[in-house]
Amino acid sequence: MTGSETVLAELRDSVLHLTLNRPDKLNAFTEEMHLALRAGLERARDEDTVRAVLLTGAGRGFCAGQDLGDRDPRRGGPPPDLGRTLETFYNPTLRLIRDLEKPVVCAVNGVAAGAGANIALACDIVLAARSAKFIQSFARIGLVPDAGGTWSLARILGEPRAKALALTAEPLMAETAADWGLIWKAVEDTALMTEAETLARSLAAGPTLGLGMTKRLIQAAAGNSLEAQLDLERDCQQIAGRSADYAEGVTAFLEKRKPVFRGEREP
Ligand code: T3D
Repeated sequence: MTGSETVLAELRDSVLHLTLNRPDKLNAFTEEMHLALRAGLERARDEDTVRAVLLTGAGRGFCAGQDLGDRDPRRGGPPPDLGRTLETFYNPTLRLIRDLEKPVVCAVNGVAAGAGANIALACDIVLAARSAKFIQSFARIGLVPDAGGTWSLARILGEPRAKALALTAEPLMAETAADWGLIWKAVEDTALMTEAETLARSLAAGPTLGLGMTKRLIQAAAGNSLEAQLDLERDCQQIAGRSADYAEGVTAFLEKRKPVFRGEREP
């Protein structure tokens, strides 16, 4: 457990299920919730029994971004230092998701707005309910997209679509997000959790070391030259080639049976 009810954490079949749990506020982020999510992600990083993460939201929304109740200007006082809150709360979460060398599946069960949308987009494989939508709602309140949004939108969609979404704050339906390559796929609302859980379970039963390095390689690609990427592939493959899971994978192939990967993180 994370010690906070704002994010439920449950380990099942080597999958750490993390559920944002403030459904009355569409799972908008408070400081407590940030710390709880971070604790869950750190657990995923530190515990070998965790071999994949499944992130979703409780209730009808995935996450509505920052809890604006905690930013109420009518209370008076100096304006908040949002640079500090990003550095203290959002950016560590983004880094944990991206740096975690285990697959992170995100099941977007409903609206994902502001930083909520961008945290979803930082995950490795994103499935969304057909009724879900992604909203870069920052422009509606005078902010800029954060939680890695300008980075992922520009990289995945290119400037024209990234700018249009960010400047207009128009909702993007799950199916269009999938058509545009922003997420893996849109699925029927009723099928979302079954499909996401099946996927996460199958990733958790995979060769964790190899999957983790695959994630690292693909994330490194955009910033690397082909030369640098070839070197990195060589180095990672050298490590993978020494792993017990590789030996098991090849043996299982030759014996015409399903491999049983142990998911050891060290070769
Ligand atoms: O501050 C920093 O540290 C910097 C970082 C910023 C990161 C950010 O994420 S900034 C962006 C913040 N988020 C938003 O601007 C989104 C605000 N929410 C909405 O625009 C809408 O709620 C949605 C489009 C997401 C969903 O609309 P709808 O009509 O389906 O639901 P609703 O009725 O608006 O919301 C349901 C309840 O959730 C409602 O509470 P109530 O009236 O029933 O008690 C609503 O106030 C609450 N809620 C939704 N979003 C937030 C929220 N409460 C607090 N903060 C929210 N972000």
